[in-house]
Amino acid sequence: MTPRPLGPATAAALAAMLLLGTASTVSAQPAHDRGDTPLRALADRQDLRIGTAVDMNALADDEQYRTIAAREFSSVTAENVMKWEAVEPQQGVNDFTQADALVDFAHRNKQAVRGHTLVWHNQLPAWLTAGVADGSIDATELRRILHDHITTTVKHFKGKIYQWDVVNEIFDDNAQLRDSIWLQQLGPSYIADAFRWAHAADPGAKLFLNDYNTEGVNAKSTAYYELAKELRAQGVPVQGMGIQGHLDIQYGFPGDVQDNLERFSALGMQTAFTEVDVRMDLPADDAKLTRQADDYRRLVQACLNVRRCTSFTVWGYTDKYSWIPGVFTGQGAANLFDEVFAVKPAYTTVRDTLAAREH
Ligand code: 9MR
Repeated sequence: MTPRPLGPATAAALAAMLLLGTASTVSAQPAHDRGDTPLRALADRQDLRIGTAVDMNALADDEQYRTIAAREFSSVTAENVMKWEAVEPQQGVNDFTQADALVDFAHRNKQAVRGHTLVWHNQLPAWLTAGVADGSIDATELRRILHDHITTTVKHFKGKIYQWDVVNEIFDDNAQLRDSIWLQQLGPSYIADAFRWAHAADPGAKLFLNDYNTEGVNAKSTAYYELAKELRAQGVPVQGMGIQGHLDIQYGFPGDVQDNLERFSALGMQTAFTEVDVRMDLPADDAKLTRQADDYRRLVQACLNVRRCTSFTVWGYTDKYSWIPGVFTGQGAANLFDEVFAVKPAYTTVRDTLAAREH
């Protein structure tokens, strides 16, 4: 039997196979959901920013980390280098070197930057916490210091940051305003002040609240909802609700995530998932990784279903550099890529969810 001559399509496929050196990259799938399309390209089509927190040491030292960060994500957040202890290590002496390096990286790779974070109770400079503790910084002085920190930092990045986490974790686990130095010294008005000062320094940036355990409708997310409603009624520029999304597969998936996003949306606010990771007891196995993938999927899907959900950021994308094992003993494997940068089921699921047509 004489072999049939190759038709043009088959010949092209063969040529592509030879060029690429592997048959698996020649896909019969339509371009919109091809397995090699980066997350950011799929998210673009959904009008969503897909982001990652960036560890600046890894970015400097690890080429593979850099390559994937640039290829997959359209938004980056500084995991640590925009926090107060990093940007004002000595009183009155600002150091934005590391933060600027991230902004440059983002610019080169056409990525947007989330600012994290202006007011928090952690990672404050030692001079500040010591001064408050020994009374050398009184309430009037502390308010001035906070004003200057917000103004200097936000002005420094003016026009380069699209969303700022203005206040971080201001409610405690009982849904009461957290008993931080800010509340103790300044009273609850520090919250409105922080938003007003940030807005004055860069009117173009969208200003966010940000916290964990606020995924579903619960006492804590409701406390945020009530606060946001009240502040907005007073004309305070609170423009976004940041939902961190630190999940653990041993707990049930939080209820009513989409309803929660929608109620903030109904106030005219944006919403965002800002720090998503899904941890598990080690060692990981197939069942756990499948459950993890499903949690990621449900968060992404909820965000896609709500028009004003504008960004979805993972808190690091590889298990190689995750904060989880250092804080939760015996736990880890929380990210989309494993320690050697292989994609996990969670990655594939996020990709497929972003690629799906109907939302
Ligand atoms: O991932 C961050 C880790 O490297 C720091 O040591 C830690 C210090 O508190 O902060 C981590 O990031 C936190 C984020 O800024 C706010 N939400 C919780 C995150 C995980 O702790």
